Parts: sequence; structure tokens; C-alpha cells
Amino acid sequence: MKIYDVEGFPNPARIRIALAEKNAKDKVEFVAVDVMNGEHRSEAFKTKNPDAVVPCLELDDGTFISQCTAITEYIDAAFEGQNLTGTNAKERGLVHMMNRRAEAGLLDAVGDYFHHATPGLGPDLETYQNKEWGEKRREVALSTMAYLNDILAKTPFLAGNNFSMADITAFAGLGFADFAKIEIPSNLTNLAAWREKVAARPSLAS
Ligand SMILES: N[C@@H](CCC(=O)N[C@@H](CS)C(=O)NCC(=O)O)C(=O)O
Repeated sequence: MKIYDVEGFPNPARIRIALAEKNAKDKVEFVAVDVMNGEHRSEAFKTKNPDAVVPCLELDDGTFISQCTAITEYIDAAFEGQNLTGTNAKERGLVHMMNRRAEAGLLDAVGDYFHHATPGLGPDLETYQNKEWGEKRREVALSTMAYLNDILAKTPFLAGNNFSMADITAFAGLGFADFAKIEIPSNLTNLAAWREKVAARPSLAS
């Protein structure tokens, strides 16, 4: 199976972490996509992923799966190792809910700020920008950080007692916030402690 991505970008990082949690990174061929030169928007790439973003998974039978949440669902079911999406009905529901909150409220919000209120990927790729919307999304990212901080006062991980896909998504979101120069408020001490704990996992430390 293949993963089309760019190493170091926030959404591709989610999949690389998920694979590392499953000890499955060497079971996948990584195919580099030249995002900075717009390869992801080519017709050839859009036949693989009509969303025109990375990452994208290609199975050996030619099936393409995009969107990190969906790719992580596949990885979780396909490989042994740390469970990432919940082991029973309640856990699955909670993981999906918290993953969605971390994605929409943090990672995507930071991305919208980056693409709209900063030079983003540069003038060739940022063909439409709305600074006001970008600034609004920065506020959403900050309020989501505060929300996640409150959650982490009650549970060790975002969806309860176990590390999950929701933690991966939020961790990538904070990394993107650093890159986009959104300062993480220093009073969010639960979030900072959780981030340190997650960063020390072998899947991230490697
Ligand atoms: N919701 C998508 C987001 C994917 C995404 O936005 N990927 C970024 C890289 S981190 C991208 O390809 N950006 C290209 C662009 O903005 O043109 C997912 O979960 O996979």
C-alpha cells in the first residue's frame, strides 16, 4: 500500500504517527507529492484524491482512501498495535467526537488562519484569501485549546483513559499552531503536560 504525502506537513504527520503506533511504517511505501509546486491540484492527482490534498492512501487493489480520519480508521483495522479508534461502542463514539472537535476546532482552524491570514503556501497556491475569516479561525483555535485543556483536567487523554486518534489530531494541530505562530496560552497547563506526555511516545520520539 502507498501513502501519497509530504513529510513534515500537519495532516500527513497524523498518518505517520498512526502508522508508527501500529509499528507499520515499513509496511507502507511513501510517495512524495510536490505540494509546493501544485502537484496535488493536477488532474492526475485529483483522480486519486478529488479533495486535492495530502495525505491519500492507495491500497494494493487500487482503492484510494483520503481524509485522515478515514485513513486512520483503515490503518487501525488493518494492523495490530495501539488501538486508535476505540475498542467498544462507547469508546468509538467518544473518539470520533473528540477527534472531530480537535480537527474542526483546532487543526483545521489553524489551517484556515495559516492559509487566509498569513502568506500561507505563497501567492501561486493561495489564490483566494479572506484575512477576516482567517483571524476569526485563529480565535476558534484558541478557544478549542482552552476547551481541550479543560477536558484534560478530567481525563489523561482526550477521549478518556486511552491514547487515540483524537490525541494524534490535536497534537498535529498544536504543531501547526507553532508553525503558524499562534502562541499557545501559557495558562493551559493541562494541555502543555499532555503535549509533553504525547511527545514522549515512541511513535513521536522516533
Ligand atoms: N481534511 C483533510 C485535510 C488535508 C490537508 O489539508 N492537507 C494539507 C497538507 S497538511 C494540504 O494538502 N494542503 C494543500 C493545499 O492547501 O493546497 C484530511 O484530513 O486529510
